Amino acid sequence: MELVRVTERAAVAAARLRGRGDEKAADQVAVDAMRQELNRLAIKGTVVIGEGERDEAPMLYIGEEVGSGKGPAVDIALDPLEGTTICAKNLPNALAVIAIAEKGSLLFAPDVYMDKIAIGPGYADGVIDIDASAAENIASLARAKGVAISDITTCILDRPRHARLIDAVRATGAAIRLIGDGDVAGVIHTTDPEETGIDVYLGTGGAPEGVLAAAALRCTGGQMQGRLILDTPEKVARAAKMGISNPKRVYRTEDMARGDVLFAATGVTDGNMLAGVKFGHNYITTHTIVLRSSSRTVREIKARHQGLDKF
Ligand code: VTB
Repeated sequence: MELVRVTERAAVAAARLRGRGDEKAADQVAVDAMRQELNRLAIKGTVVIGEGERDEAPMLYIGEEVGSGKGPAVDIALDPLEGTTICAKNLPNALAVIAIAEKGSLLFAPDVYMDKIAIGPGYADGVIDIDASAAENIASLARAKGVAISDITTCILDRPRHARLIDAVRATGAAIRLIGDGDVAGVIHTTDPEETGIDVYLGTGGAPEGVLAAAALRCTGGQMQGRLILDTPEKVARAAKMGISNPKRVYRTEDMARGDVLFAATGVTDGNMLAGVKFGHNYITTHTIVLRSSSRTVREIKARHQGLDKF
């Protein structure tokens, strides 16, 4: 429940600025709210995926110590507002997200791009392979699911860098849901294709978002593979400083999020899995998923908040 409060608070703060066209302001209020709530937790937390590098002086920077300092030492990956542009435009699937794991369990990833592929639970190992072509992966998934390729829906970030990938997927006959932002949600959506309509996530997005998505998949089941895109000597050096010696390494779900992982996400805007925050007369409703890897429990918490002073 403590974790739920953290993402609920951030989501409500961001939701107040939904559809205002101001990404920065929405992000800032979400960060402030999340930080305040995090510091109430009885943990000795270190932010490993956060709002940026320390020298840029953001709140919740990588390396920042959070929590009361009394309690277990944990790693924290967070994104108080995943999909700032989505929130500013009031489009689907903006989330407030956090993952917590034992110290040393979450990949310390630099803020570069990551090539990603992900599918939901219930498939044998090896159904997807980041080194195979999109066509091969889609064909293999369709076979494993027992459906035609044309029944498969992929999710890809709508970016010029994905033009070739999009052409390749279209050539297979599979469908694409093109999303403007929010690939943490995109990856998580593969875990419940009946609800979300998405079978496989493909393409490059932020590495920090990759680690957050991997933390969720560790809890729900499913497979993810990611490879950092370290295409300049400067990025290779930055990654090396963070302990990454093989720049071409493929990270599987459990390489990005090990040990006992807790994950929570609250909807900011309405989405395929989570409803957005609703502001009623004297109450606020929120919708959160809370996941735990050790028990594989998936909890959904719909909350009606009546003591509004906490927000
Ligand atoms: C994705 C997406 C994020 O960044 O990781 C994307 O999940 C990747 O970066 O919501 P580009 O925008 O440069 O393609 C976001 O869109 C924003 O953090």
